[in-house]
Amino acid sequence: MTDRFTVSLEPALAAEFSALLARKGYDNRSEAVRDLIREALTRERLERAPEGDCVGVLSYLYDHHERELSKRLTEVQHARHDLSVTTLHMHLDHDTCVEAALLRGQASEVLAFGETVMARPGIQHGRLHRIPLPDGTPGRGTRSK
Ligand code: NI
Repeated sequence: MTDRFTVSLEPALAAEFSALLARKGYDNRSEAVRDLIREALTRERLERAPEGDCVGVLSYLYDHHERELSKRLTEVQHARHDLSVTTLHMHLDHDTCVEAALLRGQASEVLAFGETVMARPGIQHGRLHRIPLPDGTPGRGTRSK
């Protein structure tokens, strides 16, 4: 069952919205509006319930010649092995590594971990994307620590 509603927009806002959808490759407005609503709900939920469970994708780039950085990163990750599901490592070129860490746990802890990694000197383009898990989704405590 789908809930339908009508949205009224001023012409200028409607034109801007249409241009945005075209740039982003949306075929229809409904899908774009659904994505905007999901994004707003996700943001609000992470703010309102930071103790809830989430999955997180932490990505960053670094120079593996940077003194001690690889070792320190490994230590930081082992210290929170309970949050870590897996880490993907790509040797981008002779100097640069790209890593993507898949995390799962309490949203506030995933955020704190991501910030610790991204704040390390030498870590570049760090970004953390968190997706809150619906209530009842197996989360913490279902994986061995
Ligand atoms: Ni590498």
